Amino acid sequence: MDRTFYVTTPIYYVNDVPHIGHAYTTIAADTLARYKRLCGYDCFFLTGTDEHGQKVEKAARETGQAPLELADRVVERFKGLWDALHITADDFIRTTEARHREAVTALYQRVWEKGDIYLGDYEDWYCTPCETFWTETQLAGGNTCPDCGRPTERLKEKSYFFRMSKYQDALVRYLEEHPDFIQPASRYNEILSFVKGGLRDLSISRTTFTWGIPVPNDPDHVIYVWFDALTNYITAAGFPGDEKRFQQYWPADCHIIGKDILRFHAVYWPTFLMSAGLPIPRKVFAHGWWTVEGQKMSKSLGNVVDPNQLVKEYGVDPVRYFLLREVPFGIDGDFSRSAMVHRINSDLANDLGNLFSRTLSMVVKYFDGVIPAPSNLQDVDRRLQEASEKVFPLLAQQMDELAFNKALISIWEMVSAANKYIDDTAPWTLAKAEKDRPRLGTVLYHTLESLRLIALLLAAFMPSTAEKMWSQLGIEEQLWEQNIKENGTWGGLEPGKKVVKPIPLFPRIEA
Ligand code: ME8
Repeated sequence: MDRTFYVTTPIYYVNDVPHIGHAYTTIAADTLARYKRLCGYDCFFLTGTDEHGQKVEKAARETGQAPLELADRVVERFKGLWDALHITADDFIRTTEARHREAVTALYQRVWEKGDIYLGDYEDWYCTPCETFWTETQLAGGNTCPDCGRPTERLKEKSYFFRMSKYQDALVRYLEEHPDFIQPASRYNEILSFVKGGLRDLSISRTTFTWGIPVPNDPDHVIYVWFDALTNYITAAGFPGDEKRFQQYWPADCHIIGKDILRFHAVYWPTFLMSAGLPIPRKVFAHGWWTVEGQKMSKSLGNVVDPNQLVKEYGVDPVRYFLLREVPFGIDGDFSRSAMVHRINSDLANDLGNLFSRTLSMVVKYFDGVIPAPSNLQDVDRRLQEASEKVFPLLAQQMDELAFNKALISIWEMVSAANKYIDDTAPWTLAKAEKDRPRLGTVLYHTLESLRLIALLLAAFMPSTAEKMWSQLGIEEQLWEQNIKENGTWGGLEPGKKVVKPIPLFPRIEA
């Protein structure tokens, strides 16, 4: 294993409890990480929590806790949800950890030594909930925040500034030379024109609160929460102490984020790194936002969906499947229970679940569970084989583009092909005559082998379903030790081994 792949989620604020938006990003990153591992990469998958800043300080105060106490509690909620969703993060970073404080301080120091930080006066319109200063022209009507719509206030403070303006040309050049850096393409264009419109220096310290990492040599200031938060990606890669590890994993291959925080990742972050002389991540992918039953998800509306509840009701894999299948990654989507139930019943229970159980039942019934050997192939058999082999390179390309929904559609084309194959070959009829027994064996072998390949393709998306399929197919090798390239070719299933009586993969849900 020499090729590495480093994928991240945002680190989530601990002033809020996890909801389907957080689950979405993390499931997407987990699916990509699992897929890359199955392709033989040495994958490093990072998630974590963003624990400093005014928002967290305020939320803690309101509930009569110390900020760290609040963080300790909420972190458990995130970790618990990641377990429930079968997330395989290799590291969970908390910005209150010593390793992170060290990294932020070191990054700040480097930028300072470059001459890119100066002390100035900052005055502008400030949105406290978003912790963002806005210029007059950026404000929405009635001096409200253009992001969240809440009132802003005029605020002046001494602040350290990062000379972001100095990096405008370099960033434009970088973007033009790396048209794949920001995805989807529409977001790339948005950021490019924003940068061309002019970069202002960025205030990177605060004196109005204390919950943060102190500015080196001026402890009256704490480092701005976004400078602190973005640094997490290099902290976990070993910056500044572990040079070997840092060389190995940095730059990150993919930062997966929501569209709400693209500017921080695609403008601030690369300019900090340029100043510090560190490589820039290879890709930032901004996905869309979920509404719930047609409405914006909000605490005040009381419509925030708890993913734990969904897992309890529908099971973990159906939740993972729905979120990645329902909406193209990069586009906004709507979560509704009826859509979810529909997907489970039609795609999962009908198409895949039935295919699996009827195939295994026939093998148990006609061959005592022993996998029959194929012989005398016909065109219909070869077509099924070709259909399955075609999916692997297609999926590789779709996963490179983070086109999760297309990838699932491709897998389902294979599921349909296998269903059609059974209908066309009608094994239940072949079972009636002893002379057709070799043909019956060939047909069932072909269906079983496509199910093996489907399980391999599905593993990254629906890990426990794939594991169940794998073990019921009687395969002894570990699923997670498979290599999609090597084991994803036709004919891997061994005749003579035994399958087991099927246990339904997905119970149908009554609407
Ligand atoms: O922004 N639909 O943390 P955060 C889809 N700490 N995704 C959603 C969503 C929705 N309705 N709501 C939230 C922060 N998300 C910073 C990040 S990174 C260095 C610092 C997801 O807790 C989406 O991934 O507000 C979004 O980017 C993230 O949650 C914001 O999480």
